[in-house]
Amino acid sequence: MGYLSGKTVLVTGASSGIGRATAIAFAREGARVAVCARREDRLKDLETELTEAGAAGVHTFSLDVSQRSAVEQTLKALPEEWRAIDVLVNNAGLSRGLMKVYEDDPQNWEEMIDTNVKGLLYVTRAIVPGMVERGSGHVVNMGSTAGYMTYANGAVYCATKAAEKAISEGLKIDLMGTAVRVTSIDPGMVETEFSEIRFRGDKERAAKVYQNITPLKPEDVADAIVWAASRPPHVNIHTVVMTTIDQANSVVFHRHG
Ligand code: 8X3
Repeated sequence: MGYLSGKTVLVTGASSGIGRATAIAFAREGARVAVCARREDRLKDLETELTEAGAAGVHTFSLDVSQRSAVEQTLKALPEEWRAIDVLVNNAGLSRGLMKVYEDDPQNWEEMIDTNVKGLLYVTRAIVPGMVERGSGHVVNMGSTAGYMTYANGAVYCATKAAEKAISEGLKIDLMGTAVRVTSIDPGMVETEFSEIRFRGDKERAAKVYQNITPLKPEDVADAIVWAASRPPHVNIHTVVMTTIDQANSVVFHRHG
């Protein structure tokens, strides 16, 4: 039996992309997997997939992490057997627009900051005290290469990922003296619905982002998350920065052909 077998994992933003792949990867390790997302209908298929993949238990629920009182109430009201979370994957996040900051719609900033920064904080605030009390736990936050280097027209998205980096570092410091681990997983370009959501459904524009590039797949990132979470309890992986072979940093890509 592996390290993650029977452990209880909570993945936010699990209805697609990295979150979904991560939930499946933990299920394959025999973990008990709780998944939430705004789109609960999309979690129903996932529930079956997780069971088939080998999850020791599955719990799905709807949650918009940007809504503070919903986060507090929903996580407090989790069924008794799902309250002791061993691994929290703060994956929920999004990008909106690619525009000059002085021309952008503030609604875009609010959505990104409310989900990527405040949402991560709300869920962390609700789950980590239990980890501290139980003397074990692991918080895995979804960062990005965007948190290391700002790219054109992405000031606010990059700012949210720089905030994630600072929050992960700060949380690790705050948890010193406890056995709770903190990891930031920081991928570059990953082929998910990320760009389609950024461009509000413009599939053609989204496809261009990945044109002639072999991007990372959600499963590649899920692999790294499961690897970090399955180290022996005294090992804290702080960050994993990962890109496709075709990406050097936020702005340098190799496009084939
Ligand atoms: C996603 C990476 O470079 O597409 O966080 O913004 S990037």
